Amino acid sequence: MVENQRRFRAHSILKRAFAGCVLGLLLFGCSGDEPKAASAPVVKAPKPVESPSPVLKISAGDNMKFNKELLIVEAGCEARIELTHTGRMPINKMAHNIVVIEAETDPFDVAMAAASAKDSDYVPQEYEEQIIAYTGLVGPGRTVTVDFIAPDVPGDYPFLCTFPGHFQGGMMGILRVVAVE
Ligand SMILES: [Cu+2]
Repeated sequence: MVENQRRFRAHSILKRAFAGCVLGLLLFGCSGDEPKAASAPVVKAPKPVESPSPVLKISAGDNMKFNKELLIVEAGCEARIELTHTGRMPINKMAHNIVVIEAETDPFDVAMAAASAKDSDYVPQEYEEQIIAYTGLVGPGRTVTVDFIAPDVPGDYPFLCTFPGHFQGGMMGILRVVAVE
């Protein structure tokens, strides 16, 4: 399948790409260069307000909203998402997570499947191939992180919170992958 081929290719060049990224970071310290326009955005996103960064900090509280709708990372680079729960409601009522999915995957479908995936912390196993990165559930006052390798294909990759009802309430955004200089 084309998808599998693409993923395989992505994996096969990860090592080389990652080495380039590390070198880039050492030389340029992930400087505040203007992010390049991503190719073929599939989901409308707000104007970039940040530069690409290997450490992506985002938070959400009891208002069931991410504080950022756009995260930017360089293609093929090692990256980390840090998700902080700034609210007070208990984790069984207001947990959050962040699930980054393939550009062509519909976040609505993932959210629907997640609703019946309580045993896997609302990360639907049937979408394993379409999920690029995900965190565990986070409760009030806590931070969860996930390390991952950014896709090597620039573009807009949706992310969402898959705790039941939260995507429907607007907990979603875009991970924008931009080409490395
Ligand atoms: Cu949430």
